[in-house]
Amino acid sequence: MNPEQTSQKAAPPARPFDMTPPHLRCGRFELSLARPLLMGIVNLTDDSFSGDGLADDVARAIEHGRQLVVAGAQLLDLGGESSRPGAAPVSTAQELARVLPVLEGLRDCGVPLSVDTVKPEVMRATLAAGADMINDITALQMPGALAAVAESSCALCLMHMQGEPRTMQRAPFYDDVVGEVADFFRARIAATDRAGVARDRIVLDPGFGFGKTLEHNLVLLRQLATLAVDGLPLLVGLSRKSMLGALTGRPAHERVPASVAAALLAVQRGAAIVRVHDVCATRDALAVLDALQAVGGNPHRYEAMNQ
Ligand code: 8Y7
Repeated sequence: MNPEQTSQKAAPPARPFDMTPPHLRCGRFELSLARPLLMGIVNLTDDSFSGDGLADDVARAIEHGRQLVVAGAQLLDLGGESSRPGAAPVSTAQELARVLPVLEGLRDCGVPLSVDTVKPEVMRATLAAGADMINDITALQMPGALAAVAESSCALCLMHMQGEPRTMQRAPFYDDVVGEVADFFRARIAATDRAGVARDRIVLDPGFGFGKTLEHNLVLLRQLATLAVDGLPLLVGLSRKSMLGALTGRPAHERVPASVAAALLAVQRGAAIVRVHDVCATRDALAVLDALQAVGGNPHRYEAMNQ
C-alpha cells in the first residue's frame, strides 16, 4: 500500500476514554491490575509483632518466600527494618546484610520483589541487585530517596504515616483523616512527577495503623475508594494488625480470619494490591469474591488462578 495515501486519511476519532486495562510497571514485570494482587510478606526483622521475623536465617527466609509464591503470592515484600512503635533503628549495613542475600535467593522465584525500606542507600543497592519495587512507609521523603529510584523502572509504594514509627501511636489527630491522607497523596504524586517518575509506577497506601486510631483506620477503610487520587492503584496492609486485635480481642497469631475479612473488604472497596501474611487463606477468600463479581459467573476462574 502507498504510505502517502494512507497518511492522507482522516485521523481516527479520539477514543472517548482510554480502554487499556490498568497496569503497574514493576521493574522486570508489567503487572495487570485487572484483578487484585496478593503481596506476601517476608519479614527479615528480629522484632516482628506478628511473630514472623526471620532475621539472620537466610535459608528459611528464602524458603518462606518460595512457599508464599506457591500459595499464590503475586509479589513478595522483603523488609529488614521494623517499623513497629519503639523498634530499634537498623543501620544501612545491617539492613542490607539482611535483605540482599534473600533478594538474591528469590530473584528467580517468578514474581516481582519489593523492598520495604526508607533509606536511599538501601534503595540503590537493592535496585542494583534486582528489586522490582520499593515500598517506602515514608513515601520517599528521605533526602535522596526520589533520586535513588527515579532512574529505574521499579514500582513505588507511597504510604501515608502521621509522625514517625517511634511515637506515631501516642496521640494521632486529624480534622479530616480521609481529606488529609488524600492531600498527602497529591503532594507526594507532585513530587514524583517533578522527579520524572511515570504515573504507571505509583501505588498509594493509606498506611493503616501508622499514626491512626482504630476510628481513623475504620473511616479510611470505609472510604477507601475515595483515596484513589488521580485513579492511581491502592495498596492496603491490614494483615494481623492491632486494629484487628482491638476488634476481635485476639493476639496477632490468632488474627488470620479477621485479616482475611479485612483483605476481602479492602478489595471490595477498590484495593488493587493487598499486603498479607496469610497468602493461602486470603487467596481462597478472593476467589469467592471474584466468582461473585464475574459477569454471568465463571466457575473456572479458580482453576485459571491455579495455573
Ligand atoms: C505496611 C507496610 C508495614 C502497610 C505498606 C505490618 C512495611 C507493619 N505495614 N507497607 N509495612 N503498607 N506499604 O503490620 O500497611 O506489617 S509493617
